[in-house]
Amino acid sequence: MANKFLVAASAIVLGSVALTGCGNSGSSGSKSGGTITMGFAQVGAESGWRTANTKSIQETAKKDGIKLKFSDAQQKQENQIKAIRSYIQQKVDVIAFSPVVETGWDAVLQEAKRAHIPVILTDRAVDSKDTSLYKTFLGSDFVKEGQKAGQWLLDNASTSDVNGDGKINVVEIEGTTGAAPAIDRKKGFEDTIASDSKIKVIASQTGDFTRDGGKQVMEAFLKSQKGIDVLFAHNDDEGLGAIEAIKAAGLTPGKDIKIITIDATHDGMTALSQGEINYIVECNPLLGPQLMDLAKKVVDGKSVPQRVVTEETAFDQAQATAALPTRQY
Ligand code: GYE
Repeated sequence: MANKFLVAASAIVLGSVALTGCGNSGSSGSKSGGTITMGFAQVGAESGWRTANTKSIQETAKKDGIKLKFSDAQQKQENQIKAIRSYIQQKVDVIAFSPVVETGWDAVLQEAKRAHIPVILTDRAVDSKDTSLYKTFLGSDFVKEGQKAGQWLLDNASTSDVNGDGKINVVEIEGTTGAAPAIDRKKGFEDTIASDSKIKVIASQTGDFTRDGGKQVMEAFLKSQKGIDVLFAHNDDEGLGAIEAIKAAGLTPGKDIKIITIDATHDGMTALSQGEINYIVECNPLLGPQLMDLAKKVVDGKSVPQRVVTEETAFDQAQATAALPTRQY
């Protein structure tokens, strides 16, 4: 009788999610009281990177026996906050999310803290001063990614003055305004190229990390800017959209305009291998395994490092061609 009541009460709290594995213990996705439930508030489905990230999280949760409640915020912070609030109400064991922008999270994170639900930041950071509001941040070093992109341009400056006017004119397509990867990649790139006075960012605008955004911004740049030598796009999708605009303008991407992007998704790597992109800095979306390991530890009350940085590399054309056959995303 008591058990029946418990199941009914849980069913109300958990909504439509099937109750499986309650009372299990000892398996990898379990805590002492049963299966771990994670509420995950994803940014959206804006890019190839994001699709691979979502797949990694969903597949690893399944494999590890962690019950996953998943929501897609369609790149809107208000939707993410709503999702987090509903996870708090549902009393999940752990909340993980990839904050669409850096600012404005303190209130909802305080609510999670008051409800004693641990929070893990994954992929993107928040700018909260109070680091007790989350247990750990798992993700890339975006400043370093921007620096790698800038370093390639410094190293290849001699062949990047495509227009031959003694200056290297760079246009930049930024990621989502206010997002950690957009802020940090810009900083890393611009600080690095500052050491060569020939290289100048002549225009910079957001493409919202999407193909469509990249295409539209590049179309506008091609109309408004003279003598573009280089495009730095904050992700592959924006770069791929820009390539469409460059081709439509009768120019050859990778030759008439050098292109540097970040992510190294399959589509990006294919364009690099074909010479339409010149350099890609890798950003690994396969965060599922590390995220689930951290979640298990946090739920078990074990200590975890405040920051877990993912390992990444970068690719030129030959390296992309070699890596493509075994590329997972
Ligand atoms: O680079 C981009 C995605 O936050 C690192 O978000 C992520 C970025 C990634 O839309 O493709």
